[in-house]
Amino acid sequence: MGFFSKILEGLKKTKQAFQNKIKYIFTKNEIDANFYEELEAILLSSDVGHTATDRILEELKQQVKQKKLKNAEETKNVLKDIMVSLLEENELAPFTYPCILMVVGVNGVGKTTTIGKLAAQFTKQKKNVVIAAGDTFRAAASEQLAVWADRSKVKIVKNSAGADAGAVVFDAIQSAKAKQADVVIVDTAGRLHNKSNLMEELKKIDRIIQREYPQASYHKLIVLDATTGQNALEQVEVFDEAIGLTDIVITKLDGTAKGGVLLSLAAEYTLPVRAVGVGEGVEDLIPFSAKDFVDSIF
Ligand SMILES: Nc1nc2c(ncn2[C@@H]2O[C@H](COP(=O)(O)OP(=O)(O)OP(=O)(O)O)[C@@H](O)[C@H]2O)c(=O)[nH]1
Ligand SMILES: [Mg+2]
Repeated sequence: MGFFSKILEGLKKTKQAFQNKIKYIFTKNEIDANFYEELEAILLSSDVGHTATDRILEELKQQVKQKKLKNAEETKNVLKDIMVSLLEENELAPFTYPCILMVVGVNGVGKTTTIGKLAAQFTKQKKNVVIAAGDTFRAAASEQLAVWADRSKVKIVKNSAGADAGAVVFDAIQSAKAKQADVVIVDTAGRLHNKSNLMEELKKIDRIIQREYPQASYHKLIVLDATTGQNALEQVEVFDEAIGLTDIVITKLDGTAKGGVLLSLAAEYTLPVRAVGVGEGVEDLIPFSAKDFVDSIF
């Protein structure tokens, strides 16, 4: 299955909900105040959020004027283009090697699964990968990660008795340097953003990476569960403040109608979306394309 059919399938619920609401407004004859009010209500109820909704409406009004549009039907493609531009605003830096990826987020969002999928993608591109099992809190965490590592035949560096997450990351970096690995991926324990000792631990890992591996390009990915909708914004806020994020991964798009949250994130933050998760399988992480995303929900 190609990326487009995958995202189309993954966004089925978002599409159903969004299309049901929006399709009739394109059948209206006039583009009047009422049209804009209804569009606003639809966007807000689709998790697009206030900031993005305001921006989209403002831009649409401007373009309707400029292009002298008269029929609501004519606004559909303009609206789609505005959404694509908004989603493309935060440009994604391609991976350069060696690189190190630290993967963070609250509990259960899909960090470990995403790491497994990423490891498989890098391996497919013939990159040499080392995974650091930095989740030293949950007993089964490193076994879960080891299953993924095994599947892609990549090296995993685990906790030796009593070692903390920082020590595991330190060891993984030494190992990566010794074998000239291309990619290090660091798993971290899920943490609620209000637990300050856990946030301190993340800062410590961050310092170790910067100190021990300055030659690697460094990405800090926050994994967000799409089903949490607008709560994702607060998570970005807190993790960004602690460690300075670089990329977003949105998981579980397949299980929710809240895909609109991507527009909300794009308007609120300067962080690009690197990939989206559309299922539990190893193939179910796809590179984010703004155009495919927008084409999939209309
Ligand atoms: N449907 C769906 N399920 C997903 C996706 N990504 C992850 N999951 C599932 O979400 C659950 C939690 O995934 P994990 O990868 O363990 O999440 P985590 O963030 O590492 O969890 P903690 O380490 O406990 O914080 C698992 O059942 C995954 O299979 C996705 O894109 N779609
Ligand atoms: Mg995990």
